[in-house]
Order: sequence, then C-alpha cells, then structure tokens
Amino acid sequence: MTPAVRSGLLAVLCCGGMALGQAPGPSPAAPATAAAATKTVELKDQKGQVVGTVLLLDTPHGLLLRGSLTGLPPGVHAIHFHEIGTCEPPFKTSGGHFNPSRKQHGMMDPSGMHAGDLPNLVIPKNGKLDFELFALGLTLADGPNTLLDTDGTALVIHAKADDYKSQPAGDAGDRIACAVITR
Ligand SMILES: [Cu+2]
Repeated sequence: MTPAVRSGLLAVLCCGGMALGQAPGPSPAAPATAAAATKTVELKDQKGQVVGTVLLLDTPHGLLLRGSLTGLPPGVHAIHFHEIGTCEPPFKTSGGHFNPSRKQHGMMDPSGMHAGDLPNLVIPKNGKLDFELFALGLTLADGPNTLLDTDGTALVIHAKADDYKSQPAGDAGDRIACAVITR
C-alpha cells in the first residue's frame, strides 16, 4: 500500500519585477551661455565723412543692428549687407548683396531674398536717425552666413529706396554710405 502521494504543484506565476528602463540621468552641465559677439562699424559717405555707427549684435536667430546716423539726406533709403568688405568711393567695390544661398533679391520675390537684404531706413529732415533692424540668420560667428568671411562684407546705404523686388538690387540707386565689416 503506497501512500498516496499527493504531489501538490504550486505553480507560481510570478509577476517578475518589470525592469524599469532607466532613463539616462540629467545632463550634469547646463549649456554654457557664451557672451554674444558684437562689432561696431563706422559708416562713411563718399567724401570720407563719418555719417553713422552701427552696432552688430549676434543673437541665437540672427543679427540685431543698432544704428545711429547723422548727415545723410532725408528720405527713404535702402540699406543692405554687400558681399565684399571694402568701401572705396563710389563703393562699387563692395560688390553685390551678401547672398550665400544664391537667392533672388527682395522680400517681395517668391525666390528671394538675399541674406543681406534689409528693410529701408526712413531718414527725417534733420538727418538724424536712431534705428534697430534685424537680419534673420546672419551671424558674426563661423558658418555659411557669417559676415566675417575671408573677404569680409560691407553695410551699404543707397540714395533711393529698395522696392524689394527689382533685380538684382531693388533699384536703390547710388551707394551713399558704406561701412567695412571685417575681422
Ligand atoms: Cu545695397
């Protein structure tokens, strides 16, 4: 007589601890806030007279321009960044507009605009104007849109308004003031 063997089988379904994916710890170092690059440039007219200064201030999105003008003729005047950093009167040596991505001229052109295109300045009767402008995507730091490339760039003010659409430069007329932007 064999004692009945009761084989009790206890199946234990165990909810094994689910491995919790461990998220990587927070990055220990907060991003360093580098001091913004700035540069101040001097605008001169064709006689070599200083007619203004412009502070170029690098931001995460582009360049902020803070300018102060005296002695230029009143009215609406185009202002652009041009592709070469020389200002010999009549300032043709500064070349065409700064245009590293080979676009058409003008904010009104669907295939535009030049990186160096900016809105017009409106100079009052007394010739004094403080202004701020913003150039989206431009920088003083290294990269394709830097104003401080090997030959530099120039900031140029024209005799007439930019119509924002005529090729290649907005029908803005003569170049009446120029500032060299180089390292
Ligand atoms: Cu121009």
